[in-house]
Amino acid sequence: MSNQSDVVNVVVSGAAGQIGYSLVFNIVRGDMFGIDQKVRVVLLDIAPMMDSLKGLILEIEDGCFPLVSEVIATSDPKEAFTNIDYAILVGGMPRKEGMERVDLLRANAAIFKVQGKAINDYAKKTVKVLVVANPANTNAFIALANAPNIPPENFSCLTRLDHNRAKAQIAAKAGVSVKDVHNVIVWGNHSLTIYPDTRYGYINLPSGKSTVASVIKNDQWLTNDFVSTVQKRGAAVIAARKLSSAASAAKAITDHMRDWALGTPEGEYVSMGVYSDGSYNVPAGVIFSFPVTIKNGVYSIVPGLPIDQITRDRIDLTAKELVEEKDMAVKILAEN
Ligand code: NAX
Repeated sequence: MSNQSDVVNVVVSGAAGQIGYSLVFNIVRGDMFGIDQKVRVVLLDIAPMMDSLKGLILEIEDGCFPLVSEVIATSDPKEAFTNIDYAILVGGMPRKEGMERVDLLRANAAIFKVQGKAINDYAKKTVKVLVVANPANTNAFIALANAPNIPPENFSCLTRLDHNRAKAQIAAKAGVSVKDVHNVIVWGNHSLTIYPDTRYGYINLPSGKSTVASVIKNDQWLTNDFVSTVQKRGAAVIAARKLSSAASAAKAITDHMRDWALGTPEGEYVSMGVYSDGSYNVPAGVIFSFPVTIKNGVYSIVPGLPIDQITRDRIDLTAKELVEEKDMAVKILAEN
């Protein structure tokens, strides 16, 4: 923790929502920034949710978490983002019945424009931003487009839940613990086009390190059922729970931020939606999920992985969707 300050300042937007209710406890418990790192937590939500946030603060107090230096609740973006080290943007406008993609984007553009500007004006210039609210990749693009003083590399979106889902599916199929599954990744947009890819993945067996394909021995499953199970996992949770993923999303957010702050183990790939620099011929400027490694708070897109035709087609498909969303967002931002 040597590169962190005495107290890290973290804001969670949408803190009164269902993901917020799990996430905030992961933070104050020390799961995100380490068990010796003090935290100041800002809970941001809309004004009608302030009573609910007061209740959350009472619960945090009652939990007796020694790492907490302060918790505040606010609906004011200026107060929320001032001097912030980490911004986790979970709050957004959910898709309502009959809503077109462009309407969802328009509703969220309004939110992420305001929050992007507030980050630009009030957060530390080194702030690390994670956007969770959907459409996550394009909301992150909107936030960074409104924060010209913050490097675009400081903005990311959550695809770690898809990454974790992919890893869990492989572990279950192989009959091993998730801790033995490594370097399974996801490419692209957090949507039905996200592409889980096991070709660089390996599994630690008692006999040694083996490729995922050589353990699973079912290429048909790896290219078809596995991919669609991961892509449709969010819908499967909703169908069963009648609510969308919450605790697993909070765990994935915690994994994402912990790794970004503290680094990844040597040789371990994780997936993050990050600003495309044109790697793997993904159009520059979209927020795209790539395999990354992280050291000293800085991520690097894993270079030079061989891309076969199936992967090329899947990457191009999900990139095309993101370019369309970005073009739509640029038009919406130009409207006002
Ligand atoms: P909830 O509806 O339970 O909570 C959302 C919260 O955001 C509410 O408390 C609401 O008042 C607040 N909010 C709305 N507008 C706001 C604003 N302008 N400023 C601050 N707060 C605001 O949703 P929840 O289940 O917690 O999900 C939150 C978001 O995560 C949704 O957009 C959802 O689609 C997205 N997800 C993204 C995932 C990913 O992997 N990227 C996975 C999980 C989740 O589905």
